[in-house]
Amino acid sequence: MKNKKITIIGLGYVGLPTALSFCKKGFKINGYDIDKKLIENLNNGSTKINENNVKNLLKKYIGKKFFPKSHLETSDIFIITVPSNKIGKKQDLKPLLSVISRVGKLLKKNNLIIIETTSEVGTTQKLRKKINKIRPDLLSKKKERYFLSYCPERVFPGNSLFEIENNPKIIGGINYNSNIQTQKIISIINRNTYLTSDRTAETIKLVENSYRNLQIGFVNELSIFSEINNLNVDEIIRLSNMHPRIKLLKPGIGVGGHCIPIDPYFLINKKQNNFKTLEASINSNNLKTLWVSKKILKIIKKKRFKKILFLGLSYKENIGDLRESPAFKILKIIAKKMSSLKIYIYDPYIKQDDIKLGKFKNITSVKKSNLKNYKDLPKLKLVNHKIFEDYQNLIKF
Ligand code: SAJ
Repeated sequence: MKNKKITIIGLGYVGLPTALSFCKKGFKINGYDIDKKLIENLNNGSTKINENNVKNLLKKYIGKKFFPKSHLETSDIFIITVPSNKIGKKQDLKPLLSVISRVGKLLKKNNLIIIETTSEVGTTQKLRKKINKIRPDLLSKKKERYFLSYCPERVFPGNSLFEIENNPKIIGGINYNSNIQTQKIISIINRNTYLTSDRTAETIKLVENSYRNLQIGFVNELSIFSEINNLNVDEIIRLSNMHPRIKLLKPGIGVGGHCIPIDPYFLINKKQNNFKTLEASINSNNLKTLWVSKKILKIIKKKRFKKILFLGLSYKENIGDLRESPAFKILKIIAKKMSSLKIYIYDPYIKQDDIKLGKFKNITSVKKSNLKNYKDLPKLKLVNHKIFEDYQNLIKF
């Protein structure tokens, strides 16, 4: 099995730890990504993923067992972990289709393709048709001579290697043999596998993240209700969760990231007039971001602040990712409403050049090296990074 050539396509927060997980098991892994800078950084042993085990394993295996490349080669197994994109509220299939076209051209008999990208139900079948169209030679008696499956990722950013190797892994093959071949490969890094169909596996992924959107939407609404009715939402949640079958999540400032705000749209289908609960929770989460923005604006006006330092910009604590970040949305709302206010933002997890401030001239991103110049400013924490826990006299909102 170790002589099998495995290529991971898309070396982000899922693809890179997946590649390193195989390396830990003694496999030589090819990596491919369209981002040439990313390939260069990986070959220099550096990654944006802020997890020590990922950083250490990259340094250990780069050039020895892990070979990131900016060109795609033939392989026995292709594992596709490119991001799912959204145009408006629908899936942008282009990234997946372009990868499948490139893989299709290189495909050989008995090759295996495993897709992990979060997708609308039915996407794997569309990709199957695409492969069959460009490679009719890989069909015999209308049966595919290659294997194809959809296996959703369940990586919780910040703990990716452990989750890849331990979370139960759903395997959705287009047929029995695809399931068996995929199970052989996935079991190298995670033996906790469950077989089903590709469409069921696609649905499961969307259900998991949509359910999380629902849970967060409810507690965000509960936090607004509690405030209006002078109740302590943390006490309500703490005591409610003592019920053996209740597990309320934590209210926040809204929902960010590449998954939870986006995936529910892949389930909502206007024609089927379905999932009204999801539309409501998406609205509740967006409402919470506006609610928090209004509260902060009120405090700034009341205290007549001319300058303010915001702590945290990432979409959630202890990681550096700006995608759909509610903190960034709040910052822009405040900057727009109070153009004379001087706003400073400090988030050590986010690289300076990743913070695109565009027209917001009254926002300045602060580097760690000159943070001391802003220590006397009123401070407000938007993201609960652990490194902020010793900060004193923060503005409460
Ligand atoms: N949030 C809250 N309250 C909570 C939990 C989260 O306000 O109690 C907020 C966070 O601050 C963040 C947003 O929700 O802004 C999303 O955070 P998250 O931790 O729920 O989501 P992700 O995107 O980091 O990871 C999720 C995970 N899915 C589930 O937990 C069901 C992960 O397992 C998935 O692999 C990932 O989405 C994904 O890639 O789909």
